[in-house]
Amino acid sequence: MSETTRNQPPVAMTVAGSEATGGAGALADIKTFTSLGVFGSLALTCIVAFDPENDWGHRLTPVDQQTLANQLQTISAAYDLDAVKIGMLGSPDTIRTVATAMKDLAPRHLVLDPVLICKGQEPGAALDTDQALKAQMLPLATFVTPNHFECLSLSGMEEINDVADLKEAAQRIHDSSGATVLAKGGVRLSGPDAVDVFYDGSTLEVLSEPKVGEVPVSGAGCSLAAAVTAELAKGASPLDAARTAKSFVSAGIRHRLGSHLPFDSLWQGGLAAEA
Ligand code: PXL
Repeated sequence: MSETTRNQPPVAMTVAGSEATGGAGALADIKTFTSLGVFGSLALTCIVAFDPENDWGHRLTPVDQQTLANQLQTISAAYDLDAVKIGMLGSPDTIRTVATAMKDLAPRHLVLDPVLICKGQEPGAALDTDQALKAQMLPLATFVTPNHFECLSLSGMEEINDVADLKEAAQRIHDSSGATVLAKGGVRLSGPDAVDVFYDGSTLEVLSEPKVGEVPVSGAGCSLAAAVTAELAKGASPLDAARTAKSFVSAGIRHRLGSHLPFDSLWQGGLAAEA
C-alpha cells in the first residue's frame, strides 16, 4: 500500500446503462457516489440516447456480453468492493451475464434497482426481462428499491393505491426475496408527501418527504439506489442508508435541472447546496 492509499474512500461499483444526458443511469450513479464520498467504478450494460426528433423516445444499444463480462472481471480483480449497485440491465442475456458474475463475487451489499422500463417506454416490452430479473437477480440482492410499477410486478399485487398497500408490497417482496426492501411510492400515491416504505423482515418504517411537484424527475430512482449503495459502502445500517438516500434525493429534486427534455433531471449537488 502506498502513502496515497491511506484513508482511502470506500469503493463501489455500479452495473448500469449510460443515459447520455446524464439525468439517469450510470452518470447519475457515479455523481451520487462522488457526492457522498464514495469512489465509483462502472460496468456499462447499454447506451441510451433519447431521440429529439421522435418525441425523445428511447434508442437503446446493448453492450455485447463479452465486453460487459470483461468490465465485471476487471473491476472485481482491481478492488475489494464495499458495495455493488445494479441498475438497468435491459435484456435477459445481460441479466444472465451479471448474475453469473455476482454469484462469483458475492458482494456484502448488492443493491438492486429493478429497472423494468424507463419513462416513456411501453410496459409490455419488459415481460421477458421482468421474469429473468425475478428469477436470477432478485435472489442475489441484499437490498432492492422497486418503484410503484416494479412493486406491482414483483409483489404480484393488482393495485397499490395507498401506504397500506405499499407496506404490503414491501413485505411480500421481502418474503419472496429475503432482501431489505425500500418500496417507492413517489408521486404515484396521492397526498402531499412522497412516501417510501422500508422493510427488512423486522423493521417496517414509512419514510416521507414533502412532494416537489407531481411530475416524476429523471434520475430520482437511480440516485436513490446509488445513495443507498454509497451509504452501505460507508458502513451505515440499511435503515440509516435509506433515510440518508431519501434526504439526498429530495434535495436533488428541489434543485433539479430544467432542459429541452420533456422532464427535469435530479441534481446530485442539491444536498450540498442546502448545507
Ligand atoms: O431511470 C431509469 C433509467 C436507468 N438507466 C438508464 C436509463 C433510464 C431511463 O431513462 O436510460 C440507462
